[in-house]
Amino acid sequence: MRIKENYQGRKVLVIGLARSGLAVANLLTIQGARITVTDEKSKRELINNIKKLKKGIKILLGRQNSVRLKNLVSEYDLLVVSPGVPQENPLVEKARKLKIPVVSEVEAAFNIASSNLHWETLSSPPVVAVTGTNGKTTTCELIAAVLRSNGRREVIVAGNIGTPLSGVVGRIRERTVLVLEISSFQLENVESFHPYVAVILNITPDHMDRHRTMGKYIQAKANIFKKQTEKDFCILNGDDKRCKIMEGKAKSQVIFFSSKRALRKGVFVKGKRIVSNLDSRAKVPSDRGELLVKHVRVPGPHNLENALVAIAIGDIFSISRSKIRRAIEAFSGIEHRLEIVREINGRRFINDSKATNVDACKRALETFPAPIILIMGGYDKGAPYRPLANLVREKVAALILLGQAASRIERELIGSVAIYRADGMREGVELSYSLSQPGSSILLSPACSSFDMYSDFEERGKDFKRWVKEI
Ligand code: UMA
Repeated sequence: MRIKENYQGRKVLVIGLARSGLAVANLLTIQGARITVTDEKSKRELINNIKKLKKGIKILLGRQNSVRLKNLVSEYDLLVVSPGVPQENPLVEKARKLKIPVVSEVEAAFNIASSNLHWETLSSPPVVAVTGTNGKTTTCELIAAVLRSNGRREVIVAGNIGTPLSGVVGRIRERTVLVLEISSFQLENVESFHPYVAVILNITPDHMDRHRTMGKYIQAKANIFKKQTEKDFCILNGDDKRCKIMEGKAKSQVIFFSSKRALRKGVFVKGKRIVSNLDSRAKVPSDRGELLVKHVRVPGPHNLENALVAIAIGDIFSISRSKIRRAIEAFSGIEHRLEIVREINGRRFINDSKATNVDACKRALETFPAPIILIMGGYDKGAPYRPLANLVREKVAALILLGQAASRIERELIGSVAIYRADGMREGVELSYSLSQPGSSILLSPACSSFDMYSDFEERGKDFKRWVKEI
């Protein structure tokens, strides 16, 4: 039995009025809660979202109101925080002192959603949740493609991918499967969050500006399986040491995947073949058609790993091999992730704007042959850039730096490659073309977030593509 939180009549303070805050404020209002939404930004900045809020929601905006609100926190029964709100937010700190519960948007939405979800054969809500430093979005889309190939259930993809869970709760029907991309921010302040299948793709340093230590970052990621039982599944990267040690912590049935070595039990690559060998309660269908590495069309070794995860989930959900294979073969990737934009005079332009950390940039460099003209930089998140030095030396012919992180990247990569500075994306793209030669790959893979110059990585990727098309 799942316990549904009763929100009727409860006074809830929602922090943040961007996508998550807007969606959860409206969802909780439908549940009968009395909502106040607060955001440090001004009315002018938030006007579009203010217009979409349901009637009766109180709005307190701007830094001044935030400070005033601190004295009023005691009046609330619950705080719901958007992913972008850190634990050090003064309202969150005050609530903790007063022992008022603080939950994430995902937690509140999951609590409401899980009481509506039923799936006769499963013990837990039909939810697949995917976390990891890199590859979450692509993997979620691949998993959704595999689950949809069965044609039996509606699949909704939500979460960090851009659509808050709160925004899709109203669309959930009895036979819906939810595929959730879940960030470490969304895994802070969770209690009841309980996916049937949890996935941790990889863990490398990221978001150090927010979590401060690797330990805290890993702890947040581990919350994905905190509520799982032995009836659930946890899929972990068998080639990632930080993932491997999670095995002992999960109560659920652990399935490892590996693109590098054969496993006694798990999903792995053996020569040209992909082997899925889950001796588990997963009802692997009798149609055991072959899956080959060449069936995975999205480029790069990391995308092979992502496909292994989707195959494991296909097996858990008893989908036939031929359907899994067709879904994997038909999947050609997503926008802003190793996206081939255009070829001009033998130069290939690649938009990898979603590479917002060092490891993602490293994966992009591993995917394409030399010579690469690399455009990097943006808002610095505190992780070191030096781990890129060897790959940059080996593959990059010229490095073009943009944004707030440019000086720090230059200090850490000096001596590895010829470094140039660009004042904005337009200059960066023009410079990259002038430095290239036929056969070059021109790669935007920033290794930084975008917030110094853009509202998000999507806007940055679109800007890159705009200037590429102007050449
Ligand atoms: N705010 C405050 N006080 C604070 C901090 C923030 O009032 O102390 C306000 C800001 O002024 C702003 C709002 O809170 O108006 C920001 O909320 P938000 O950053 O959570 O924005 P959302 O639009 O709700 O987006 C969030 C995720 N954002 C972050 O994690 C930073 C989106 O992930 C996600 O798609 C969306 O919820 C829906 O689930 C983006 C992201 O960058 C893509 N994620 C990181 C990543 O992928 O690396 C984790």
